Amino acid sequence: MKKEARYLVPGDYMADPAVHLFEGKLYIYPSHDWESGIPENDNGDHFNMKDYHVFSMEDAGGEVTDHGVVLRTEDIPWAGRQLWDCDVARKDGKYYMYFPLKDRNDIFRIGVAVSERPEGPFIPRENPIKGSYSIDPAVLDDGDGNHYMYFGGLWGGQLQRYRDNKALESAAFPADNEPAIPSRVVRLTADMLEFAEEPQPVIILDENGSPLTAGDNSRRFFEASWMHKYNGKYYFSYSTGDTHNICYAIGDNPYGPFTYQGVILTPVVGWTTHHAIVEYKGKWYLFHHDSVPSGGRTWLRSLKVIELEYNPDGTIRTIEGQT
Ligand code: FUB
Repeated sequence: MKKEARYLVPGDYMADPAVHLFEGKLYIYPSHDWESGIPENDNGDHFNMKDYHVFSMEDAGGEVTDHGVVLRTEDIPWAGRQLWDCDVARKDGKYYMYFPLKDRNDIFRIGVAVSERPEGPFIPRENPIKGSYSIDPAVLDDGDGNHYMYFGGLWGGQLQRYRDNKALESAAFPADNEPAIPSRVVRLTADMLEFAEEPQPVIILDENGSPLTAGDNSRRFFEASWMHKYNGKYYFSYSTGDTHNICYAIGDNPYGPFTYQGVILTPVVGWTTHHAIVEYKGKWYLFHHDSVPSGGRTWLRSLKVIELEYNPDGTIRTIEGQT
């Protein structure tokens, strides 16, 4: 495969990829963008997605198979609106899709849908995960029987409405010199259907060992958590939202703390940036999206993949988003 990014689904708008190696193939679980006609605002109302497709590839440079629609808002008993970034994890031969969706009170919760196959269809559970909130679930299979969910997103993702896992009366943003609002991590129950514990903050430290502050806009967490392991270390990566970087931080265990390392992907065309990192056949890949094919319409995004490279010290080489 060439070292330039490649668009994966030219015929449709797909975003927010989660990617995993299941049954010898790469499976891609994206959001499905469409032109809903809702005006753009800071609350993200224009991201009014209503279903998911699943895609698979046998080679990172090869053909992409569309397995069709695998879950729809209308099939989810507690649904309000807006199916945002999902992820899928496997355990004991079953596949669990975790998806954020607003309930009928317009509050984001995280739901679970189950399938016997990686390509779905996924059958949603009656209710969202107890104690869940906000958006962008990403699940790490730690290889020892434990699965950890990372989640959360600011602004339209509603994370600023919570502290210590409790809903606040109104949204609260820290002052610029206070610690930034963190992503959350939580271990899942053995049956994969609930939280096994209270979610905990994902703390990102700077080079002096201090938590990144809310005013550190080009480095602090905003949304789009992803976790992968490389040489026994835990790499937490995320979007900085309004400064449009994909950054990463490294830790020694799934809970952190993580020490900030740098930028993986500089800003792409379009407001959002979102990614997944996966190893396949001895190479590493960055799946992501941009809004080039839609002429910059930020709610109509297109999936891309490019090879990702490490330096000998385990740091990641920065990829230019606009090439
Ligand atoms: O697709 C809707 C939202 O846009 C996602 O949940 C965020 O991560 C951002 O990509």
